[in-house]
Amino acid sequence: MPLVTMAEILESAKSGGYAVGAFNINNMEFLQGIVEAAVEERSPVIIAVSEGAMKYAGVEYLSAMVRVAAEKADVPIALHLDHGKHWDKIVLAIRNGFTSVMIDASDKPFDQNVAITKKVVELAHAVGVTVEAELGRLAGVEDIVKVEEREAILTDPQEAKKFVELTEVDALAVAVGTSHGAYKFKGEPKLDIERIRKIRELTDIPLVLHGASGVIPEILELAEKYGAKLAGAKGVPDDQIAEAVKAGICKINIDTDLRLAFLAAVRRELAEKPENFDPRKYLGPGRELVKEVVKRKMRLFGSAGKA
Ligand code: PGH
Ligand code: CA
Ligand code: ZN
Repeated sequence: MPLVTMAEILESAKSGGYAVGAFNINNMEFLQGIVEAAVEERSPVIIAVSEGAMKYAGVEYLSAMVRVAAEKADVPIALHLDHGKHWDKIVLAIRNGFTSVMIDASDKPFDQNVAITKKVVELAHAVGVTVEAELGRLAGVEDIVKVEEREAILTDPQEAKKFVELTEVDALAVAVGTSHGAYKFKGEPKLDIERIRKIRELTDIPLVLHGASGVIPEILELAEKYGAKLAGAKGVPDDQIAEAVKAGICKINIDTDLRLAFLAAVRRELAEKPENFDPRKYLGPGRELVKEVVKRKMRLFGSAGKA
């Protein structure tokens, strides 16, 4: 089917009490792994392309591939710009058929974040494109020692309410203790679930959890067995993700877990078959393990069976 908007996918998620994964891609293998998982799990899915991915692969290549994947699949798929920071990249994404964009002005003061987000909402809504914005800065809850510091970094529920009213944004990324990458927590992994609940009550729009990878222990072990150096890697445990979904998270961003899965499978293939030089024989297993991880996420988020 043709690409759908992210708003459409997230409205169903919000009313159904589940979350939909937004999975980052930079190439064909990740895209195919993700879409195959969505079709097999009967799950809606969001394909996320960052400004860095656009730079690496070219926005035309990526958007064309995602369009083809959606046409061939019989589950709802949205194409989303992840962490858009530049006006020209947001326009470029929309011109290339993205059905959703994120404007990330979360590093700016509140008023500037509102002004920048509003401008993007005006443009995107004029052409039926969904907008996600971000309020707060990502950091591990247990790693922030001082209470004042913690309040300054994590999303304030009252501010979120004001932000949503002023910007009319469709989805809001919140800071509740997660962070990007493979090294999320120095101490114990901990999300501020109560904060999610409060923001949900006050805003009533789909909330987004960034930096949500689990750094899955079996995958980490496999990558390390074949030589990866990832000491200290730590992610968000599955039970805390499930709690976050119950509290009101409707979209969950996953990049690191797919990178680790791909890496582990490719390393294994290269190590076990040193005589092989056919790229299909090591990229294919990478795609397969990406697919397995995505399927696992879809069941955890509750989106499996919802398409
Ligand atoms: C993410 C991905 N992308 O926008 O938030 O986070 O690094 O935890 O996969 P991870
Ligand atoms: Ca940000
Ligand atoms: Zn993110």
